[in-house]
Amino acid sequence: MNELIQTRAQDGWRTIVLNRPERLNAFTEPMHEELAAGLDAAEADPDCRALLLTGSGRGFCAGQDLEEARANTRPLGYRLERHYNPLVRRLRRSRLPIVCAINGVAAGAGVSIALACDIVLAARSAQFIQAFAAIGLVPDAGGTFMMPRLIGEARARALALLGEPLPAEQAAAWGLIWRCCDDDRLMPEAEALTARLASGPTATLGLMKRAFAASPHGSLDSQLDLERDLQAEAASGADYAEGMLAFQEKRPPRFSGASR
Ligand code: T3D
Repeated sequence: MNELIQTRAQDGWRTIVLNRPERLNAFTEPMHEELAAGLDAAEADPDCRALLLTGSGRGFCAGQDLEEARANTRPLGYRLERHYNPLVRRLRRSRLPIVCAINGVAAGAGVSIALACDIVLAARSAQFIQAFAAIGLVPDAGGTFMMPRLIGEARARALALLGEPLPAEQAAAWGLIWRCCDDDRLMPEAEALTARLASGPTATLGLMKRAFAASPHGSLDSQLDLERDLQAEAASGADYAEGMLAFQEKRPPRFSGASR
């Protein structure tokens, strides 16, 4: 079977691979549905404590499949409402830490999906392209929210209006992504990072995601209140007790990832 999304289960974590390499992993509706099912399965698996998202072939994701878009009779906002927006929301709200390994070009909504993940690593040869202007569209799937917050409005505006490719090294230097590495080191490094996160205090990492998600909307006061509440929740979990004990005993912690 030619799967549009491939899922591999590792020890405590899963890799999800966008798999339409002949179209640079551009999204179609069936691919969105397979990805949603893969994410559902990972979220529901209590043994899964981290995710790694990447693409097959020479691209990460070229955004929306333009052939499907051209052939489609639905209003343009339909796929955003039905697929992209829920995908971005769920990546952001997932209980799991999500690493994104950008193995090649990311364009259009492919960039937004990557930026919705928690930690983005890119191969040195990869590029990020706000491809929208070239086809007469505006950035979507959260691009106009995430880009200015990560790299500042001046850079975000120029990238969107001009549609110029941003090389991975520059993306890392600007703070769009965590870092870039040599192409042949991308998957080993991304896998090691995901495995490391999978042995972390999973429920607490989920609480951290909640704090960061709230940050752009709140004031210092509201964020201080939220941190207080999340900290109380974290401290009621077994991983806090284990972390404190491990510190006392001068050994690495053995986190269960559970919330209680
Ligand atoms: O619902 C809605 O429609 C709204 C949602 C919008 C969300 C969006 O993401 S809009 C933006 C859509 N994406 C793009 O506009 C990017 C289009 N692609 C490109 O500009 C270039 O392909 C790249 C800059 C990404 C890479 O260039 P290059 O030279 O490395 O590769 P290529 O030769 O252009 O592409 C390789 C193949 O993939 C090629 O097919 P071929 O000629 O070998 O048969 C190309 O047509 C295909 N491909 C690339 N991107 C897409 C695509 N096919 C369909 N849709 C694509 N997005």
